[in-house]
Amino acid sequence: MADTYSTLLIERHTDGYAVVTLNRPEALNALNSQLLGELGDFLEAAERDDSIRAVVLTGSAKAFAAGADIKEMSDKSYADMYLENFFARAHDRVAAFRKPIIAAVSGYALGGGCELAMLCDFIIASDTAKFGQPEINLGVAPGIGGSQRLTRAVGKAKAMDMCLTARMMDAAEAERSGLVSRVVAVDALLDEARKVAAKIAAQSPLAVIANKELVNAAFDTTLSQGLQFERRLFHSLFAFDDQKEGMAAFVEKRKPVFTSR
Ligand code: CO8
Repeated sequence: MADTYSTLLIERHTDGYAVVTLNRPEALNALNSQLLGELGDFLEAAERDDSIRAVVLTGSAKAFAAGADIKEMSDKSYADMYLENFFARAHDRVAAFRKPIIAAVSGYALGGGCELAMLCDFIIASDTAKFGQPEINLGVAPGIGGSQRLTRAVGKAKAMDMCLTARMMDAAEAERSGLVSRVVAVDALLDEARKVAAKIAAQSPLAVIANKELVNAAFDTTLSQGLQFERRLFHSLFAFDDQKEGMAAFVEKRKPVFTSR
């Protein structure tokens, strides 16, 4: 697969993961249609590629992404937005990716940038990261899930505060609030994200997908539906060789070798 994109840099690792770097430095990685189209294309290709079992999505030290591209949006009419179903497809293509995708965020993750990071499965932040939903400053509101995912992540008080005042959250507050899973020094961010991706890529791909589906189900189901889904998916994993191998390896005090694709 040729990784030729004009707004993304792709690094593939023999450990079974890829690092995707948003690459519009002139606009602090603002998300335009081209970048989001390329990201969707890459993820669709990665979905079919057995050599990629996890993805790290990152930006630059200064900006993960400073939002949707305001210059692209500014002259659009209501009819344009409605007919294009603006950014709905981009949202859905990231949300539909079944393999783990980890956001490694340094610097600004604002507006659509914060929303893109939250669309990933979890966020590792550098100590310079800043998260915000400043759309209100532009006379608009979040449009790629920010009002919903931020509220679920950090609760109503902080989400309201951030959406209504455009206040940014630094990395320490984001970790305290549950928006990010870990914070590391800015120079260590990519190493940490790579280690995490390699660790996930070494697991059974079936178990990885099952774990991702189960955690995501917690957002859309009642507790009893989620528990039933978990139980059934847990049972179903006993149909695969990787369960036999994982448990045998534990008993035999050796490392498992997972063989499912
Ligand atoms: N869009 C387009 N260009 C941008 C964006 C952006 N979001 N952010 C920065 N840039 C450009 C600047 O215009 C500038 O370009 P130029 O040199 O040509 O003037 C370049 O990036 C560097 O930016 P600054 O000079 O402003 O850099 P600073 O270090 O001074 O400031 C900030 C950094 C604070 C991040 C500042 O750039 C900023 O406030 N950016 C905008 C942040 C923002 O408002 N983001 C929200 C955008 S709206 C949004 O995301 C809506 C999502 C939902 C849409 C989906 C609809 C369905």
